[in-house]
Amino acid sequence: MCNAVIEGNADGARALAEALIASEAELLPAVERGFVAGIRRVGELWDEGEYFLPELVQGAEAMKAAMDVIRPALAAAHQTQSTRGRIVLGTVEGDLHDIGKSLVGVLLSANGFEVHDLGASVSIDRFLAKAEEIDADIVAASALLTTTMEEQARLVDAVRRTAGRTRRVLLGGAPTSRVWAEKLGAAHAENALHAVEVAAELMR
Ligand code: B12
Repeated sequence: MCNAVIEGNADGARALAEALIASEAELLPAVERGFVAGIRRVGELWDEGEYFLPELVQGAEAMKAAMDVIRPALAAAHQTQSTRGRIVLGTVEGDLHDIGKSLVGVLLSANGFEVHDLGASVSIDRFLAKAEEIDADIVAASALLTTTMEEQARLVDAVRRTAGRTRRVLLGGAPTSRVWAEKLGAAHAENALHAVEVAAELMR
């Protein structure tokens, strides 16, 4: 699984995802150890100057091909019935990374949250408008670039100005941390499973 993503082999990744589902192994740990480890390695190879943009894009395409197969099965495996809260989710403006954010969305909805995923490069106005429209409990935002983390800060500020403390903000993404989120007065989660835990805490 890891190699299919590193090699940017979308057909191979798709086939391995299908085999993983058929094997009835526990999905999330296998996805983390396989496909997610692969895309992280792609990032390291890019960092080391071994990979250039085409390889980065191909790795991401292979990752997405696998996730398209896995997503419904992952959602079904974690399905619960109750509605635990309404969440507006997106990657902040200027940032196109959406693989991790989508994984978070799948697990949150599978665990009973009503998730409105606005996609990638979402403006603060769109976050706020959707949150108003559905009377969201939580606004959840991803950032994968150090430059777009600042947009998270502006979002937290905008949510506070429009909704006070009644609407909470949950932040995530590889360069973010609990310290960063707490400094802004927001919550933080490291990964998709942790996001479910933290969202449940915010609803208490
Ligand atoms: C895939 C990828 C791409 C793909 C994205 C495809 C897509 N549709 O997402 C493409 C090729 C488009 C891309 C483009 C670029 N990328 Co890029 N990319 C990556 C890569 C290799 C993997 C990201 C990923 O999907 N990880 C796997 C997922 C599962 O992990 P995750 O995103 O961290 O998500 C988990 C947690 O963080 C958390 N989480 C994530 N979001 C949220 C949200 C909430 C609310 C919560 C609670 C939790 C949470 O839960 C997730 C699941 O566990 C990273 C390297 C890396 N190690 O992160 C570089 C990386 C992020 N990219 C980088 C760069 C520089 C770029 C470009 C600028 C390159 C260029 N010169 O054009 C562009 C920027 C485009 C833009 N404007 O956004 C740098 C950023 C450096 C920095 N310090 O800012 C990185 C770190 C690579 C590197 N080492 O240099 N990239």
